[in-house]
Amino acid sequence: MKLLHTADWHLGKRLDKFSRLEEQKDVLTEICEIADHENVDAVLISGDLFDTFNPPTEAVDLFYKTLKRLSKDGRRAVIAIAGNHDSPDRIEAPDPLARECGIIFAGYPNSAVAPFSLDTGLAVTKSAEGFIELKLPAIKEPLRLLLTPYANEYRLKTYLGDEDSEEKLRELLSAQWSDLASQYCDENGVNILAAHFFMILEGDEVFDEPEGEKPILHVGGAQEIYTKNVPEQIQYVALGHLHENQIMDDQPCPVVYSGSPLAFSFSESDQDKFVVLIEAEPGKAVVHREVKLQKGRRLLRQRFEVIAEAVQWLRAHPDTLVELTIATETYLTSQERKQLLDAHDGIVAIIPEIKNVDLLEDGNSRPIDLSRNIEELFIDYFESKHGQKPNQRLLDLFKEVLSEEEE
Ligand SMILES: [Mn+2]
Repeated sequence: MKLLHTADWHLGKRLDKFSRLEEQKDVLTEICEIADHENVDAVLISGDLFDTFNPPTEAVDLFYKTLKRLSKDGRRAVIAIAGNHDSPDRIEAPDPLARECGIIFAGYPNSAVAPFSLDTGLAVTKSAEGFIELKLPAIKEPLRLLLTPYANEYRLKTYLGDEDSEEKLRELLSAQWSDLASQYCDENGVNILAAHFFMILEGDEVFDEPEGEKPILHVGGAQEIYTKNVPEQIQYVALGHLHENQIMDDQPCPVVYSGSPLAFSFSESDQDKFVVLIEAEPGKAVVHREVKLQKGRRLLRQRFEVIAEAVQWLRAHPDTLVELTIATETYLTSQERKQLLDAHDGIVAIIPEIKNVDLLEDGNSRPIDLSRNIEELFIDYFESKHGQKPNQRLLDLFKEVLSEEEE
């Protein structure tokens, strides 16, 4: 049995003023072509399907068209779970219609999919909260899937009651998985866990999540889950959430982030992007390999001290999106800025790094320290623009906008 694992499509996501929709179209077409070329039996999409709870129409359109194409009119199973960026209810809403095409949605960790069977031979033969067993048209053995869409304490509150510690969340997921695995997963079928959260080998360093993920993940205190919590019956863990393709552990089985199909923030600068192909048989270790994606613009971060060198480099790197840092004695002239912008159509930001602060007449101007929090940066920006600090009402409004962005 051959499976394709992808995640973190973030459809509708923009990078500053740049729409990424055309790139998303291109790369999803590429993923459909890989699925066809490799003749995969099922596709797993491990969450963050959309970038926001209310994605733009074009993003929704692209999502359903892609799933329809992947499903080959019910001859290939497509399973999509919600990530922290997705509205669980919105993801599950088209379920009855989607089932007709062999597309299965799970919004919550305790979602149950209604059993069905299609003329193509595709069927959901068993179902429980967080679990389905599938009969695939061309395959004799069943595919068992533990499905764990994004689980924070808020989305799990029906289970957790008042005890909402991180440890409790781990225990709960671990217990749910081991119950399901011992009930449904034996060596007569292929057993896979698809999930969206931060999973690490216990004791491993907690490294940075992609920009735009961290504040959301920790709303409600949801924390990392450990690979040791994966039941031994499971043969592969198909994860979503981290945007860089990586293997978190090889015990009890490969625990893999496929990564996003496009680089979405400059923290993913110069990353290659992949989907993962898995060949699985009952009772055996799976074989998995990464397939590099070609479509989409690379994100590049570059620093220059000389404008002419920056211009030359920009001309040599077309079809990319760029964050430039320019070291300069005092400030960038509008002519220098124009020179840079004329040389490239994908400049997302130009960050001046001012070397000689003393030469500046305006006392407010100093190098911008981007490691400070967004509120302090906003206050500074406002002050430099208007010569006074923003009042409390404006600050509250700013915070409100920020928190809306987060959930
Ligand atoms: Mn995520």
